[in-house]
Amino acid sequence: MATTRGFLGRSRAQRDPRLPPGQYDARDDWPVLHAEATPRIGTERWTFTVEGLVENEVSWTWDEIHALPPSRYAGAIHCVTTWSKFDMTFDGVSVDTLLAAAGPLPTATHVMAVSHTGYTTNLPLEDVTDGKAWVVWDADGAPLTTEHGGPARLLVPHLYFWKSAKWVSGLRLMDHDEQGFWERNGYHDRGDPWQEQRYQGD
Ligand SMILES: Nc1nc2c(c(=O)[nH]1)N[C@H]1C(S)=C(S)[C@@H](COP(=O)(O)O)O[C@H]1N2
Ligand SMILES: [Mo]
Repeated sequence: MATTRGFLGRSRAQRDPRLPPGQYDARDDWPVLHAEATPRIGTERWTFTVEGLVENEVSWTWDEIHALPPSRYAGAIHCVTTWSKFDMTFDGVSVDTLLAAAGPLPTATHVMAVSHTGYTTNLPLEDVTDGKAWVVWDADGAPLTTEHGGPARLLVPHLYFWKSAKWVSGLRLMDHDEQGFWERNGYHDRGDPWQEQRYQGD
């Protein structure tokens, strides 16, 4: 029916093609979401460690991680609670740089991202390599606020935002998948927003 097709055509044209299915554009709003109490982690005691199935376990202090080659992500983030944000910039270091220093063993297939608070989230190793993941300390040109995970958080922007562990303390490389905090509580093991992998079974 011509009228129906015209209506659908118009609504499709208005929908931002960068918006995954079931998401809306939060625009100026950046919601704060986390399960635990907001921790205060001073940069003088902040560390980041790559451990597990690696040739060398490596830890960086705040100053040491800032001495690594900088890397920026510019683009969108997508929360499973249906908000997305476009044109964000995050500055930090690529997870590739961190993994290269530790040397993942050939048996490593997955990582568990761990926070200073005990929060965990699991990821296939290939979702944090080849320029897809960062440890970041600046958002839109300003230091990441404590509520958004400062002093530093993981950023895995091609997956739902619960994979981007706030107050991140490290990555543990594993030879199997293991569920993290939200995954045990019903969220999907991978969380691809373009496939709407919101919950276990999606
Ligand atoms: N440590 C920690 N990191 C976390 C979470 C959490 O509960 N604890 N929640 C995740 C979820 S569900 C989302 S949507 C984002 C929210 O990040 P924001 O508060 O900066 O928007 O953080 C993710 N990282
Ligand atoms: Mo979330």
